[in-house]
Amino acid sequence: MTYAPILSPEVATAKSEGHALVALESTIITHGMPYPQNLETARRVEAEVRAAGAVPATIAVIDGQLHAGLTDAQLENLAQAQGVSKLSRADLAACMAAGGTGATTVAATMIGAHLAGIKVFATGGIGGVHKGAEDSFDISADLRELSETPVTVVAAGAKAILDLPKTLEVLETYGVPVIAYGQDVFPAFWSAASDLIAPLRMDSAADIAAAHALRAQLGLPGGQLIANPIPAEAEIAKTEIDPIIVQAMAEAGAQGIAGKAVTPFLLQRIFELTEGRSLEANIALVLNNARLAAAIARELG
Ligand code: PSU
Ligand code: MN
Repeated sequence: MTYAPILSPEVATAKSEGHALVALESTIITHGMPYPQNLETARRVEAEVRAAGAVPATIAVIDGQLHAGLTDAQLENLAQAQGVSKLSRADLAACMAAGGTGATTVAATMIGAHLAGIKVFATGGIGGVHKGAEDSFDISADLRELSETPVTVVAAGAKAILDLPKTLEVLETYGVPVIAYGQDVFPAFWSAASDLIAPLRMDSAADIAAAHALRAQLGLPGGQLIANPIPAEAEIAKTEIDPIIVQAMAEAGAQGIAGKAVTPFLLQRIFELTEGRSLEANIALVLNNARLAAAIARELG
């Protein structure tokens, strides 16, 4: 029998009343931002989804159970907990079997959202093909998940810790629609623009929702990646962020950081090296993604 995630009271009510739902990931809380800004951001993102007329469902594993929707106390515990596992597709069942607690990446959040019947998910940035992947083979499981699990993921593109052209190539190979929202170019997380043209462009939540529904009707598995540019007032200049990314990547190399530790290490170092500047931008773009995801979820009905 298929596993049914534990729903928070708010999510259970929303589901029974047919309200729009937006899934949110938890790795951004445990491995993406420092405490207490991670908790504050998680609460603000949930509030933004509600203000936009949908109900937030943060996905996480707590004591061996997969949850869709956390109470404020559960959110607070997760934000402060030490040594929480980072769960992707490969780790999810093993963590649950051991009765563990873990935060879900984009890949595992898509799995949890789908099991809970949620079609739209908002986050900051997705994992992708890392720079130097031709040697390390480091390609996030997020990309394959997008090709398998029917959830539309709203992100602000991808960080320059990744090789963006290779990331787009892998997504194309997997048949994942990459849709820039409201512009032609693919956004690059801190910047609204990159020098890459996005494969697809859409200008309304209604079109994105229609494409999501049509993929299912056409029998195409998998979801969609919506690349929503960071609001102009929150952008960080490339000249400011690029040297910091280079430094963080050099440190990761020198310290022999590998596997699933790479992304959290780089995110942590970038936050430290920008002294909170990157965090402000990150919060602004996640809130912006939450608003668009809520609009898409409402269109999906
Ligand atoms: N990129 C970001 N912020 C994040 C992540 C990636 O800009 O918080 C997190 C997400 O949870 C994503 C995961 O799913 O890192 C990817 O990890 P990996 O590269 O190990 O697959
Ligand atoms: Mn990886």
